[in-house]
Amino acid sequence: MKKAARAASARLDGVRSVPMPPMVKYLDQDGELLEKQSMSDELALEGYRVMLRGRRFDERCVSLQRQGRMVTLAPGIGQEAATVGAAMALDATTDWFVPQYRELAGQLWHGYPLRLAFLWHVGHPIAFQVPGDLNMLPFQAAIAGQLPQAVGLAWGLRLKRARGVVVAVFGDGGTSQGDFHEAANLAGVMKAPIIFLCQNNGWAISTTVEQQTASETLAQKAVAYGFPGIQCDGNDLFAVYATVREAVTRARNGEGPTLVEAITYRLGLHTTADDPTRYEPREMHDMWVDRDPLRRMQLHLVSRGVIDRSGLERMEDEVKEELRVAWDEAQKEPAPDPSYYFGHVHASPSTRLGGQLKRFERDGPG
Ligand SMILES: Cc1ncc(C[n+]2csc(CCOP(=O)(O)OP(=O)(O)O)c2C)c(N)n1
Repeated sequence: MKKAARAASARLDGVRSVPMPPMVKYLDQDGELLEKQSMSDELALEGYRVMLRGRRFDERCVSLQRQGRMVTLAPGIGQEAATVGAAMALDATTDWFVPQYRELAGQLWHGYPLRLAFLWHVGHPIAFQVPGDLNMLPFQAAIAGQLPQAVGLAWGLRLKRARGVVVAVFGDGGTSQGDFHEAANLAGVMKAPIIFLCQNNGWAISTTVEQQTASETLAQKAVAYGFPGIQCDGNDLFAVYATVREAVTRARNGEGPTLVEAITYRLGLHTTADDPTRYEPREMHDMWVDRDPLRRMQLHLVSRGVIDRSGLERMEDEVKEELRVAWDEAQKEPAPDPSYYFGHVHASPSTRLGGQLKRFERDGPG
């Protein structure tokens, strides 16, 4: 090969591999610490409790959906450490949590009430509004649609010289959306205090990450926008917490955004309308069951003597009772006026929507 051609080919080879910091990881699969971490045992136990609450909530909702008592939902089963770890790194009084739709466990840590979570999943409009004292945006079904808004929010905080930062959560599939790239570009230019938390759960419905992008990692996409990207073990509460905490410190110090790629796995359904057995290799699922973030944390807490078997059983009972109470309260909520669903779509209703409302008023929901 000629010298110039060799140089060009070396340059092109270089493009393939972006130098990245090593993946952050503290806990091994059996709950053993690989290195010292900074979270206290008490906080770790609270983190575990909220992860458990999220897990049991999702299981309960899938069961209610199967009974026809809930609409479609996207469970976060298997991804609890990624969202709770990130939320734990925030100060809920000043910082914002911006979800997609699979982040309930993290939202619970940030203060979202279980009762409203249930009401959301039955489609009650009272849950469409985030309570005024909560620094949170509502669920977002349009993939990555929340990211430009989250950057606007973060940029606004910076302009106001407020202390707050924003964590915006999305999936691996979200990185293929224009909204992700526009948001990342603007955040980099404006040094917006935002942490892009990409939950790489291996799948965008049935599309694998390898089918989604030719990038070696999703974290490296940050490099193009002029800010750091880093991978962490998304099934390790300590790793997510430490990584996001560092990114929060950077953001608060005016150093701008960070992209955190939390490597995790969706152990449940994409949504209740999905059947993963049609595309997911069984062995892959089983391999990730062994990496379950709850199991790992439980093993760790028990081996450190933070909690014992009977304490874990008590916690299960308490969580079960909290869910029962919240579901009961949710069911007591008076049924909404159906016209509400029509009133908030357009400033003035389109002819089609107006016709639907008239039909609805005449014939009822059937
Ligand atoms: C803008 C947009 N395009 C397509 C869809 C349909 N859709 C719903 S979920 C999904 C996959 C999303 O995958 P990912 O971003 O990895 O998040 P995950 O569901 O795995 O948490 C798609 C394509 C959508 N909701 N919004």
